Amino acid sequence: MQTIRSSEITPEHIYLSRRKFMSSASKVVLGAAVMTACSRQSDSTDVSLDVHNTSVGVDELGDSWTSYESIANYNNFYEFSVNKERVATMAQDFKTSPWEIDVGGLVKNPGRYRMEDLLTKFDQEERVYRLRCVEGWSMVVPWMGFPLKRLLDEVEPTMNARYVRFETLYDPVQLPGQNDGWYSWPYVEGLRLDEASHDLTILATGIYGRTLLPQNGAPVRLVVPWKYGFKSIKSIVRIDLVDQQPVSLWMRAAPNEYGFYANVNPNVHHPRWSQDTERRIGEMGRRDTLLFNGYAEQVDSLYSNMDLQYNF
Ligand SMILES: Nc1nc2c(c(=O)[nH]1)N[C@H]1C(S)=C(S)[C@@H](COP(=O)(O)O)O[C@H]1N2
Ligand SMILES: [Mo]
Repeated sequence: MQTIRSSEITPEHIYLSRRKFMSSASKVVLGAAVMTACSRQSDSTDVSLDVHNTSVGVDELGDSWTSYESIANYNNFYEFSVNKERVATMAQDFKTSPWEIDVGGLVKNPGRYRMEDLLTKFDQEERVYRLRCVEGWSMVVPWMGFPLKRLLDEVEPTMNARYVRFETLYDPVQLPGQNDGWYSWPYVEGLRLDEASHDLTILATGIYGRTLLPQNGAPVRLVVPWKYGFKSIKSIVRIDLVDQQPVSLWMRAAPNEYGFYANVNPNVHHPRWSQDTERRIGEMGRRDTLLFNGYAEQVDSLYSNMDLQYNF
């Protein structure tokens, strides 16, 4: 039996910050689940297979984490392919290093952040979130990352900043889907500043304690768990604070089907299908879709005076 230290199978920056977050008492249960994944690997000579096929934890509702295998092989990333089963292969040579994000617009301290800066400046912590795609399937993903708020605090939005606009890399050579003239590239998404500053909103840099794979939006992507998956924009290179509501790629493509808010809501249906239920990847049958994807308690105050049917 070969002994593999967990420091050898986890990227060092994630390993180190996990050590840090595990010391905080509130996260002990989560940390224990991660350590289970690591210690299981040490029993096996084949490091990768073991963790890939094992679901090692549950979310706060008791739902099992989706397997690493499924998270890594069932993807929406139109820059590579519109076929979910082909994205992983198409993305395997995507160059994610070096990587920089420009943060600017209505801020006091605009800046260019190298990926290394983001990983060292901001503690990486594990966040287990449900991901609900507007198409009607869902997963439970153990992300690694940090609250977007941390970065916003660094750049200091000015008084007139009301929204945050995100942009994916534009590179039609590496991202062949960007030659498809049906969509307006690059992929753009946006949040209201208070949504972007909410503690649930993270920039994700890993999954299952490992560095993010290209197909999942490496090296850094947004995750907004109470909104449909398309809001969680991948492979980000620009973040701007702006005063006008940004127009996203999906709003441009089909404004009657995809609104700015895109909050998960079983009472507001897509014009072409119901949002009552969803298929959890790895499960049989369908389950009920929850208001705000099960995060209503945390986020409904953001929308207290809004007509969610109108602001869809
Ligand atoms: N740049 C970019 N980001 C994107 C997409 C995309 O096609 N391009 N697809 C979105 C959709 S529809 C979903 S459901 C999630 C899927 O994330 P996952 O493949 O990591 O599960 O990514 C979102 N982010
Ligand atoms: Mo999606």
